[in-house]
Amino acid sequence: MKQTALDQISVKGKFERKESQFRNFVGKEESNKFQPERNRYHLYISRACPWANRTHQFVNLKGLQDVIQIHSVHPTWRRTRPEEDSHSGWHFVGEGEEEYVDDFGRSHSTQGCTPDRLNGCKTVRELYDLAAGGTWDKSAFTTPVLWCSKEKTIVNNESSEICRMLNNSFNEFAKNKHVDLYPDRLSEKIAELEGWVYHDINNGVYKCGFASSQEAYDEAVGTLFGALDRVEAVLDKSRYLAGDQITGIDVWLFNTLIRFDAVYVVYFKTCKKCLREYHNILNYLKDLYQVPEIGETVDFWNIRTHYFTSHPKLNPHGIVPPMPDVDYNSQHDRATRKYN
Ligand SMILES: N[C@@H](CCC(=O)N[C@@H](CS)C(=O)NCC(=O)O)C(=O)O
Repeated sequence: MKQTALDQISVKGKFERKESQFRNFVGKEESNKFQPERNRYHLYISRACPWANRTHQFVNLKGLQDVIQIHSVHPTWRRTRPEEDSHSGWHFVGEGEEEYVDDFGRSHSTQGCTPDRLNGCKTVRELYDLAAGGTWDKSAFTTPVLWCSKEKTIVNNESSEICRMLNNSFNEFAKNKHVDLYPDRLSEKIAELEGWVYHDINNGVYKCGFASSQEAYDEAVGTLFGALDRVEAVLDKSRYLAGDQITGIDVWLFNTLIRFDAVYVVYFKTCKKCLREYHNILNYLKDLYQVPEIGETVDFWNIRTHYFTSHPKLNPHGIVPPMPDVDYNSQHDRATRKYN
């Protein structure tokens, strides 16, 4: 059966994310067939997807916009092969297409979406089949995808590894080669943070939203809010999570936090508190949002359209509630306050 993340549920109703399957690295070692090159690698993203959004921000922060081309799918999942199976997933829009009609006849704008200008695929599923040279049936058809145009295959579809590659492997072409989001001096700290930020928050919100038993939901929501309290405390001591500079772990956390009040509070029932009730987290979110390389990748229309219209099981009528009243461009105190 062709699965999406929504189908990865254990017998106890817990969401259990499957491992990404393409795990190669771009690098300069002689034996590596994926050598760094300008215009050879393409990034397939959804602007809605927090995992893909991280990789987009790494491209911007490193100044790789002229080195790696980005293709961006439509946020609303649609049946990929209605004549064959019930799988529903990411579609590209056609060139110049301004209207996208979903499987329920609802019409959506196509803002921020592109065709697949490299391979001409209509869906991300087609892209995986192309990489497999046949039919890809090992996992879900997820974004982000780092694609090699020379080998005509997927190099890697695991955002945490793509982020590291974007940080390290393209420095000879990067406008901002001095930007290091994984500095050696903070590596231990970042590794420690990654452990719980990933499991309890990045993936934690999905464990709440996709839980199919009360027990699994209760456990996930307790863990999530425990971890958010921990973040609030860390942010009392330093401007960013690992210290005095933005690192990869801030980028990871940001993409979950920026979707929290706008989507997860309602959609994933993470409603114990809104993030705008946390002083430090709210100010930290504004601080990161106001970094142009980060803020300009945040597309609330794409984000909100995706979640609220892509899973008929969770939201049968595709109703999109209003954007909460929070201005991430307003003043914050992170640059001026004291840290203890
Ligand atoms: N481990 C992956 C997860 C990526 C992921 O779950 N992407 C979601 C979108 S937010 C997706 O493409 N889902 C499609 C599906 O489940 O079929 C990563 O971090 O790169």
